[in-house]
Amino acid sequence: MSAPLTSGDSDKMLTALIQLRGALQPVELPLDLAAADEHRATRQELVDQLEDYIIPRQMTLEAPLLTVVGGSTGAGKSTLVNSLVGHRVTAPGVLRPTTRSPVLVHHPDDVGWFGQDRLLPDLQRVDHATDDPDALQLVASDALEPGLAILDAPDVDSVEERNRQLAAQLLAAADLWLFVTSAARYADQVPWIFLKQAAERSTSVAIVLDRTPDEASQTVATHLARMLASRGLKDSPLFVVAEGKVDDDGLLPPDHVAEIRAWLSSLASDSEARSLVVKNTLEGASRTVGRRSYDVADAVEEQQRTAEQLRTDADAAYDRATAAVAEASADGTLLRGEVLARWQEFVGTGELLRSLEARVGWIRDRVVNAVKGKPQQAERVSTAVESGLETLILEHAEAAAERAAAAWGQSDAGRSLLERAGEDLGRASRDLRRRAESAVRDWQVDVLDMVRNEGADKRNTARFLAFGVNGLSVALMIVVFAHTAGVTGAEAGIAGGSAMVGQKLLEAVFGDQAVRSLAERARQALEERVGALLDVERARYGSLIDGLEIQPRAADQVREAARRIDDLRFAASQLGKGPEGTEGIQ
Ligand SMILES: Nc1nc2c(ncn2[C@@H]2O[C@H](COP(=O)(O)OP(=O)(O)OP(=O)(O)O)[C@@H](O)[C@H]2O)c(=O)[nH]1
Ligand SMILES: [Mg+2]
Repeated sequence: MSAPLTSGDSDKMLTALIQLRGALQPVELPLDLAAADEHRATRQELVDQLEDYIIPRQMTLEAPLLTVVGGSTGAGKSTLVNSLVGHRVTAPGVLRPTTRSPVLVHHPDDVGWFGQDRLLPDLQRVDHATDDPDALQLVASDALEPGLAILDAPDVDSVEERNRQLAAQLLAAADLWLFVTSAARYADQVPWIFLKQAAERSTSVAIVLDRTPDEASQTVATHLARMLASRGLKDSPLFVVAEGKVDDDGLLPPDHVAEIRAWLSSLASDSEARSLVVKNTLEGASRTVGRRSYDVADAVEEQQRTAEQLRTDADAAYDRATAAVAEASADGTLLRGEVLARWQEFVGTGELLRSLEARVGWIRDRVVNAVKGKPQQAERVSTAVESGLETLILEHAEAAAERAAAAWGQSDAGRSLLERAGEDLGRASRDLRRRAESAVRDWQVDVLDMVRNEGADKRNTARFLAFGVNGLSVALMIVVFAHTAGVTGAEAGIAGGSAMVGQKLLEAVFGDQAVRSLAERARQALEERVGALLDVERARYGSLIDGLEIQPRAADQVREAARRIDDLRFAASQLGKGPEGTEGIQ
């Protein structure tokens, strides 16, 4: 058993508990992973338990002992509370379930301890009987000693979900459970789920075997005691209340509850015994909350990992598309069909291409002659380039969307994110064609500007004038499209040959060096424009992940706070034993 916490330790513990609440509070588990529902519920339970019980209790260790009377419907909880108090403070009833709103009975002097700011903050305090499950009726009664309060709770196994939920919340806020079962119902499953939890958390529990017929008393009590022992509750007091006739007020004869009454009174008057009960429950609750917080931290991390994986999957699809467009717009792929035909119309074919091996000066002259005065042809090349590039971009954007959606579609988390998107992410955006059009046009303007700037001091030369800015620009585009295709040598082929013509044409005006740099810049400008375009497509996936608002530090913060609680508990347990002590920290 650990030593009582000093007030300094207790402040540290309080700080750690508040930190844990602060770390758990904002945790969201937005992705639909397999156990996400369960982990979300755990997080909520932990926050509730910290707020409803652990933090307020740690703040006011001297507050009265709160005994919560819980158990199955009709077990006789309300009747027991009334009988213990000696008058009717809470309504018993024949209709199941009867109690829907909790009733807390306390000594008049203790009223200050049970304000909404101290305990169960989300239950509205009222001073009259009500069925409102969001209310807590406070009843002051001289019949109870100061230092001990009794709360009549709804049934734990209710047909009403709100009742079950409220019962669980109230029991989680108790210093002591007075768990009522009956001779007829004590083997039921639900109460044992609660009792198992109490055993795991070291919550202080007393059991009341209610409505026990005299003849069954011995056997049932023995059996129940054995069940309790085998479920880790052998130290819990067991009270047997004989089946008796209730009076007109619904009270049992006083002698039926005398034993429980005496036990509670002795607790109320013995502050040491009382604080031991509180300490047991509080420590058990802190330990359990700390331990279960690690599960929440793990769940947060799993969410982070999954989110990153989804992001990586989408990125991979779009990286591939971006690379594919860059490759296809430099390896000669575009120098086919319409683009090639229009280009050949512009610079001529046949003889010119066949003569590529001939003297450079001669080729230049031939090219000059070929393109002289053909501005419309240059325009047509430009239009063909536009639609060729657009088709290329759209094709790869569609493929990327399809791949990314297929990757996400493989997991529940990814699938449900896709459903949240509000559009079919497996297709390219609807406005992509329009955006691609304008991006390609913008690139063509980039190229025009480059040519114009590069030719600033050559604008009046015969060659510059002959090709015109437009002619030189389309030539530059053609050179870009053949960038990695290999434009020299006999293996060049038609596309390579065509690009070769463009290259020569540009060289005739700007010189080799300048052409190389122009081509590189034009290629880069195209990659940037395409990259930006596909980034908008990719962002449809990325923004879904961003929208989850998974906090990267959340898991660590929860773990740090939980570890701090462990450390403080461990330090307290070390204080309570000799130097060679081997006692655990339970
Ligand atoms: N004869 C007899 N009747 C009892 C005893 N305890 C409870 N009752 C009756 O059993 C019914 C249910 O009792 P309650 O005290 O309302 O039971 P409860 O556990 O509070 O039920 P819920 O509020 O629905 O969870 C009432 O009609 C009581 O009068 C008892 O020991 N003897
Ligand atoms: Mg009741």
